Amino acid sequence: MKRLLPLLTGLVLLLTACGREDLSALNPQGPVAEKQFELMKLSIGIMALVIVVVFIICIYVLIRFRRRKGDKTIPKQVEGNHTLEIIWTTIPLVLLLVLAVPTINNVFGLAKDYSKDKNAVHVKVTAHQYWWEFEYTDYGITTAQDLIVPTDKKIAFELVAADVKHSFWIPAIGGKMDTNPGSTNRMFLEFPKEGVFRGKCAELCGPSHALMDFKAKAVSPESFDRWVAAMKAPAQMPADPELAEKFTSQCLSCHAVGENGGNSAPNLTGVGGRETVGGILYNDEAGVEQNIHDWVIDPQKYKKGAMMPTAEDNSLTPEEVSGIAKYLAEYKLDY
Ligand code: HEC
Ligand SMILES: [Cu+2]
Repeated sequence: MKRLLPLLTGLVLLLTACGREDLSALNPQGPVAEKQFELMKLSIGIMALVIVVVFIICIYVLIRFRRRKGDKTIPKQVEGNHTLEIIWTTIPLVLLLVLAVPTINNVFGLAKDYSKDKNAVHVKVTAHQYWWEFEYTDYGITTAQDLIVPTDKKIAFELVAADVKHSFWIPAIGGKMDTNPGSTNRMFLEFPKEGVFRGKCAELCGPSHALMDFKAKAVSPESFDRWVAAMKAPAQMPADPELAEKFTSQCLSCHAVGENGGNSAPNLTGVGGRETVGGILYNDEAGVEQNIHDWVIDPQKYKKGAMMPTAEDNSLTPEEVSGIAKYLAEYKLDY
């Protein structure tokens, strides 16, 4: 154990340093996560207090009342002692009450249903192996991977899964909640600070479960309105008609841009402006065009089990791959 200790410490440091956006529930960035964090602190605090007090008493008793040399007397018996029994029943009871009141309060407070609230933004989240679909039912728009939210409103989520069970979690903002096939869970979150927050699937769902990331991007209310308008604008297609045809036949069978195309894959409207490609290839590193290019050639290389064919299966020439990557990379929305 002694030899393992430095290794374990190193591992903990390494693992906690992983990732870019904070994936920690211990650094809350919104009221929901704050309340959840308060509960964690309260319960861990109470547990720590109990451990410390019990150990102190235990060690004190062991030393103070140990059998001394030559002492053959039987210690004073305290069974049935009323004072003692009242003390050790009341203290845990009080501690449990201190824990129960805020817990129950928050459990019901955070379960409040805003699905009928006109002031909330309603988002239907559909979890797929291994990507996230976000449908804004108030506006009739659908996006994927980047959840865009305004800072001034509550977001009322409707959570479902398209295939197996997943779980929706944005550690810095709140959660988590399962997404189940065939039934709807509801939850609300608030994003008072502008910024990009990392989200994750929190339910083992297949070989690329660990890569099932998404981003929540909180923007000002004006910026959000501009984004909605840009999403509703007519879809951009590749300028070259041959490329447009290829894109339509090979990509829009699953994907959509604007209103055109299928819905079994991420909606690609404005995909060039997303934080990542596939939730995991960061666009500020290799550049969005390079990422899309690499992804389209072989999605499985980055996400095992991703339900998208390779460029070869799509019978795309290298020029077509480059052309489509350029078109998609330049497809950005102003907001
Ligand atoms: C059989 C359906 C299917 C076809 C055909 C298909 N894709 Fe995909 N595509 C998917 C799925 C499913 C994903 C999500 C994979 C994941 O992240 O697990 C995806 C993801 C993507 C992404 C990442 C989107 C994002 O927001 O991160 C891009 C870009 C993309 N596809 C481009 C293309 C292009 C270009 C074509 C045509 C050459 C194409 N796809 C053809 C199913 C398909
Ligand atoms: Cu999942």
